Amino acid sequence: MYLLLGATGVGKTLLLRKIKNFYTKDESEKSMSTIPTVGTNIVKVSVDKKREGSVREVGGAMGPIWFKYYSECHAVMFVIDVANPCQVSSSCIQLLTVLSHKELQQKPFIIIFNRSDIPSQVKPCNIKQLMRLDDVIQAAKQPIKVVDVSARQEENLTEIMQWMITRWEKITC
Ligand SMILES: Nc1nc2c(ncn2[C@@H]2O[C@H](COP(=O)(O)OP(=O)(O)OP(=O)(O)O)[C@@H](O)[C@H]2O)c(=O)[nH]1
Ligand SMILES: [Mg+2]
Repeated sequence: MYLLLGATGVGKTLLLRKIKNFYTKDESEKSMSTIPTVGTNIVKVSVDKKREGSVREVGGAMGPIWFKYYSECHAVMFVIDVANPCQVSSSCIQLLTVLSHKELQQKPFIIIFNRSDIPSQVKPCNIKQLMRLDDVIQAAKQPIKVVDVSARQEENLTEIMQWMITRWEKITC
């Protein structure tokens, strides 16, 4: 089970939909708009053409009880909105809190900077500097991969799929 976390509106549901349809290229769901996730949302995803894994999105509004889902996950996908500089510090605190939780200290992470298609006055590299991302990664106990994507434009989703495949071997879904 992969756990998909991140603040409200960072694009988790859209990203999950795009990942689910990565190989099928099912256009019907892609154009549908999203609504804020109340509770959790579990989706079966083909990590490649032969293997499936489950992804559980937990809504950003559920932040105070994300921890309830930590024990049953094997890897964490943490999404940050790179086009929303005002949310960066709260996302960073959330990320540090999640990374330091004892149930997650041995579990691999991918940090996904989403909405990279939206022009922002603060460049993605400056967002990462603001978060002191290099220091965060160095201090973390987990292996962490970082990717910049656009769920809307379907940019760079291959990197997420590759990370999911490499983690799948160790995951019992
Ligand atoms: N431009 C752009 N918009 C995006 C992208 N990803 C998501 N969105 C939009 O951002 C809004 C929020 O996306 P959601 O996927 O519902 O966000 P969420 O993280 O699931 O939010 P919660 O379920 O409330 O925690 C929607 O209008 C999406 O269409 C992206 O890469 N680029
Ligand atoms: Mg959602």
